Amino acid sequence: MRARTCILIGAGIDCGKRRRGCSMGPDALRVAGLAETLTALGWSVEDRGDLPGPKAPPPAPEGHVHALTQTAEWTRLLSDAALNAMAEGFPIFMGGDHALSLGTVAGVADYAAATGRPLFVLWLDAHPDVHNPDTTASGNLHGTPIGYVTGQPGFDGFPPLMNPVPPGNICFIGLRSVDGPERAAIQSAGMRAIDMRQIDERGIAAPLAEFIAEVRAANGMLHLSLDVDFLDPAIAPAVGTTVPGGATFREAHLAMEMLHDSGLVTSLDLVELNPFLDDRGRTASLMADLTGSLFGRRVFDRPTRSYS
Ligand code: NNH
Ligand code: MN
Ligand code: MN
Ligand code: MN
Repeated sequence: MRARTCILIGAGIDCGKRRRGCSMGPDALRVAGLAETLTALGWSVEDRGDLPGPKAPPPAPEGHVHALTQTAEWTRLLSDAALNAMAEGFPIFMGGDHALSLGTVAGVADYAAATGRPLFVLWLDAHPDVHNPDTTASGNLHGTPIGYVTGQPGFDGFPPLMNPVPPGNICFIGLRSVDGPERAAIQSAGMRAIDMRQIDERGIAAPLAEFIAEVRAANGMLHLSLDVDFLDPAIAPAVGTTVPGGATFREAHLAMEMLHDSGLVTSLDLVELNPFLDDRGRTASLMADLTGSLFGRRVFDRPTRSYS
């Protein structure tokens, strides 16, 4: 890991879909002890509180795409916050729904471009979120961040994208709900997509190690975006879009442990946590614990594996 300071930034963005509740995500992660977990691992933690979000926009007629103006404004705020925080430490963006990542990834990409290193993105999610406003059937913009940051058209009204992430630098792991236009986009753009069948057949370590090796070979920076629905709903019920057949407790922790050992991750999104749907805080606690594994919690020390 790059720095010993992590910067917690709360962003209760809740307009990326219709079902509300992700606005409470940042506080649930705080109550689950996220900062204390990181402090105990030797990190210094700066909790910057919550971004205020855009002022209530003039009520727009509800079109096909839900809350476009508000999401575009969040994208502006979050990309600025991400660019600034990258210069100061390891930012952890506490969502909020996955529309958060339109801004965070765009801002992190601007930072990476300024340093001259390529940016890679690891997307742990049941869904690839590679729609654009023209292809989305639901009209929910939390299904579009990868479309935006790879420079797909259709994002009128959003901040112009300065540094698109090359599609070949994107890796999805955990996919099990992919829409038709998304499948077409992934295949034509050559994004790396590890679905649950591959995890069943090969385990999670082998494909993740291949991706880590590629990031290392390119001297890349790695942004990790962790959607709660990557996890199996039996262990992580607090999400609006549960999809059965997700990552197990150990698959998820192993991924975090390997990513820690890689030393390549430089920023993190924790998204889609809806505390209104949680069961006595267990999903919030699991997200905080997984972050602990990403930041170095382990059972025993062992020779560092670099996965290259
Ligand atoms: N693909 C669907 C859509 O565009 C679902 C997206 N929902 C998510 N993504 N939770 O992670 O609406
Ligand atoms: Mn998502
Ligand atoms: Mn998802
Ligand atoms: Mn869709």
